[in-house]
Amino acid sequence: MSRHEVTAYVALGANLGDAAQALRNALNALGKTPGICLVRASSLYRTAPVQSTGPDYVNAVAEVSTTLTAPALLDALQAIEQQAGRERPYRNAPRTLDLDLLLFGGASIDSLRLTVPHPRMEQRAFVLVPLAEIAPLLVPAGLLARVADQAIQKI
Ligand code: A4P
Ligand code: MG
Repeated sequence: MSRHEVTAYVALGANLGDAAQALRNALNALGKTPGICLVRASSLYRTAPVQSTGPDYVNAVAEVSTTLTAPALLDALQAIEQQAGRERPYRNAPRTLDLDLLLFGGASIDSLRLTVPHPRMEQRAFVLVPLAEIAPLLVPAGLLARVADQAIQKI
């Protein structure tokens, strides 16, 4: 049985090791995952850590079309994080790869393991700027103006 396709947006971030390469590998892995089609990806951006420590991050956002359910898509994202050697010593710790589900169609989800839309996305230039690059209609100018003080630079 084939499920209908949903457009979803995934935030990618890394600040340990070769972060840019980790993001390229993750985009590649996303596109190869059964049930996920990579539609487009933003540029890579160098960003200052927000509520976090360590080196600058590399961030990007990808649009995917998927037949997976939201929990199954999260499973796939977490499997790709594990393949990249992700460890979780504490919340917001520096990481080799972080994949967050920003939007899943028009769904509102509030379960134990999944909150969508991502609850912190509207406060973060490292999400809003790459999202606006690939889906400008999803990011009102007023939101971008509110995060204009956060350092972010296209690589
Ligand atoms: N979870 C709930 N909702 C979601 C969702 N929409 N997408 C749960 C993904 N996961 C979701 O995540 C912890 C748990 O959140 C998961 O088990 C999942 O069930 P995690 O990835 O293990 O931990 P984390 O990354 O430390 O937490 P989180 O919530 O992803 O952190 P944030 O708030 O996203 O912040 N600064 C810059 N410049 N760039 C960054 O990328 N990232 C963070 C992480 C902080 N500062 C940053 C950046
Ligand atoms: Mg995360």
